[in-house]
Amino acid sequence: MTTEEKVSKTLPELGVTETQGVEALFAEVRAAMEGERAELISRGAPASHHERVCKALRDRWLARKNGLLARLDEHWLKAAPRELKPAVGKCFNELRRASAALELKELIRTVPVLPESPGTRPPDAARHESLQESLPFEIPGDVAQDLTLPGYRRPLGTLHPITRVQREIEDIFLGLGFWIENGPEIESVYYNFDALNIPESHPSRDDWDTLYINAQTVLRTHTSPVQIRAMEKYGAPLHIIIPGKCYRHDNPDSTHSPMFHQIEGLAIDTDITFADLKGTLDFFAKKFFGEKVRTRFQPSFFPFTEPSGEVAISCIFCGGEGCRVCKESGWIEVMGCGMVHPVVLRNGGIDPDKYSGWAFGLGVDRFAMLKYDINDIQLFFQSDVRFLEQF
Ligand code: FA5
Repeated sequence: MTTEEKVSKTLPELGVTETQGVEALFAEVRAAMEGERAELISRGAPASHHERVCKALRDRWLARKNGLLARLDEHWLKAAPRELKPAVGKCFNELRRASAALELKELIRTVPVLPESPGTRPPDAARHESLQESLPFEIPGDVAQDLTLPGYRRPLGTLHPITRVQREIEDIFLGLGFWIENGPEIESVYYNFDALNIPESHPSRDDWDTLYINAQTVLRTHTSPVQIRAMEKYGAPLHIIIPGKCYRHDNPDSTHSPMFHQIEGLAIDTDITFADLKGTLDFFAKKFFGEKVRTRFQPSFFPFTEPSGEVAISCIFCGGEGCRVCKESGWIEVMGCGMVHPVVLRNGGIDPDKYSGWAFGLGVDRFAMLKYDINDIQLFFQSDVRFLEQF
């Protein structure tokens, strides 16, 4: 006989005629009550159902109208034969005291809250069923089974414009047979400077330009150190691009950020010439900015390339006529490049008499600014949804 069935009958109906029987019966009910509470505490309840589950157990036992104790009061105590009344009254009081542990506040405090599994939010019929199966008492199904309630929507984000542009550039080079290589953002002075033929006296090594972690470790100032790491790892031939974050002691303004993104390109093979570099970068610029774009290569200097160049594209806003963005010049400088210096090849374990190579480095954030006509780099890093949701 279930507890419900027992509390619906009177003591004579249950065949209880003496004190001992009364005590045994109350002990049984108390064990059931404490067992249900202990069971719930051992299982816990998911956050979204927690209060409802606790309330269900509380109501089952303590509800004024139809709770088990109310029914017990009605059928056992009030209807008890005269001679059993004192014993039933005593047992009932003890049971009442013990039932304080089932008060809602107490249950909410003691029943562990289980985390929700991601993506599943009640109310939902299946979930209610599985929750119900795991409980020793019934939870009211009205709310849980209301399938007409709207579901919970999690708004989907979009790719950050920097990620978008980075992937677009990666795709172009992947199509040319390059692969993607990565390297650490916390880098040794050796890879960031020494191995790249950057002399001790070079201003970029200065505290004003470089963020040092200690004398031998920096936050990498460019993606070029991965050139050496890749040469050491794979040897030649090598055709890679290296996207990633870089850090410089630059004050934030509309075109500078202390953290920004670069993509490095590196091609090493036999008989690689400056013409390969020009052809590849011109093809890339046309793919990225549009077929009408022209490229211009001007001499420049980087310690790790010889000769070195600065690449400019014809202004994508005025078509080269001259405007505010290109400062009336018709050209916009977009990246540095050059033939890999023989010292750098040697530092990477590659024989410069056998192999030659070219490299370039571009700022992804600046490419994104050009692509989307954004005049302040800071907008990328302020997490302003009004800005980001436009992409
Ligand atoms: C370099 O960093 C070289 N390593 C590039 C290179 C690689 C040249 C291989 C030759 C061969 P530079 O310091 O010019 O070069 O930086 C490259 C690009 O990074 C710049 O054109 C710019 O777009 C971007 N950049 C540099 N500093 C910042 C900054 N503080 N905020 C945003 N973008 C920056």
